[in-house]
Amino acid sequence: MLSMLSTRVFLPLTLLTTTLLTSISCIPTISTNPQSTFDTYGPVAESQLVLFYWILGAAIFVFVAMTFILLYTVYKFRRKSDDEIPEQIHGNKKLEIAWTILPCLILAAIAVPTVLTIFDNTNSPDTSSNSVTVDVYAHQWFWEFKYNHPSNETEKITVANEMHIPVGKVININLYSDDVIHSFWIPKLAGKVDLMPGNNNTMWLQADKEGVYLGQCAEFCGVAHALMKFRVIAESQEDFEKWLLAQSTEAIETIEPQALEGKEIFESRDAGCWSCHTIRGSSRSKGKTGPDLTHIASRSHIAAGVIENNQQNMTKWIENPNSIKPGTLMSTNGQVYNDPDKKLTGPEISALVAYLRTLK
Ligand code: HEC
Ligand SMILES: [Cu+2]
Repeated sequence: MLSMLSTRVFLPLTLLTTTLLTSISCIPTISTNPQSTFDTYGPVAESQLVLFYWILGAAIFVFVAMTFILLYTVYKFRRKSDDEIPEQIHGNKKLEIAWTILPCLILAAIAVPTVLTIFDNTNSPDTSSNSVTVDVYAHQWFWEFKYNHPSNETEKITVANEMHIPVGKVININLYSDDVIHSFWIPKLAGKVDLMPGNNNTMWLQADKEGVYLGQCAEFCGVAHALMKFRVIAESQEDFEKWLLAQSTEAIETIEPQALEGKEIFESRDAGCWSCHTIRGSSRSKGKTGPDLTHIASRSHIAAGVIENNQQNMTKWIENPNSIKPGTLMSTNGQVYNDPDKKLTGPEISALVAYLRTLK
């Protein structure tokens, strides 16, 4: 009898418990991942994690309870002889009411904290002048962040793919898209909230520790969706203000001959870079299709967080952006923009790179 019990009941139960325990003990391993939501650094991500554990707890409770009842029933009410018919319970009112009400209670226990968390994550706790507001614009397939100008109220400062924020402060975020639906997600800080054409969403976040947090578009938005990354740099208030001031200036004028030549090519009719990119301070480069390049040399990565920003990578990017980011809307592929039969030459690309690297 005991040996039968142990194979039929205890063995499956042991297997079940081991599976559950190993899946739970995986969690600390996942947290070493830079995009892990189990390792939070701000109040919004934390409230989302608490909610996740709450729902996971409810799910584990349902799973264990149901498995136990199922195993018990299978054992207890098994057919004991060939001519036996089990007790019929069809139409049992008490049972019907119990298994209607119980799931409702469980769902309510999940719904209440879920709805409260959604409201908390949408409504910023601080909209005073002490907080910082960033307008986030998603594009296929890069990000732009607009900040209020430190000294000019009517002007905004545009930067791309790297969002600086002061640590420990509430950051209010407005989300916009002009093409398709994207989703703004910084796993360790906050998200995911969609950016919808024609319907602007808001959210807020706060980073409790200085550092670089990885972000990622979390809504499939086309071929290069997986390569639509960004970085959030949380730094001291002082460093943030210094950064914002530096970004608010126009592009630094260069006197270096190769860089000057690069500027000419950038603004030439043939290369056409100016028609898609803005470089503040240049009278010609005012394009809006691509990222703002006014201070491109101050960014750690290019192509929406995909490759490091260094001379070699910048050269490769201008030579053939498609080889780094298939489908990218910077579709020059090294071709001279206005003439498909001509290509940018090696020295021309070097000059362009020299120019872009002066834009600190
Ligand atoms: C048809 C419009 C278009 C033209 C013309 C164009 N670009 Fe771009 N460029 C883009 C877009 C769009 C991106 C964003 C690519 C991405 O990350 O998916 C980009 C990205 C870049 C980046 C990386 C910026 C960053 O912060 O990630 C650099 C540098 C750059 N372009 C330089 C150039 C140069 C130099 C030329 C001229 C040879 C040029 N572009 C011509 C549209 C254009
Ligand atoms: Cu996307």
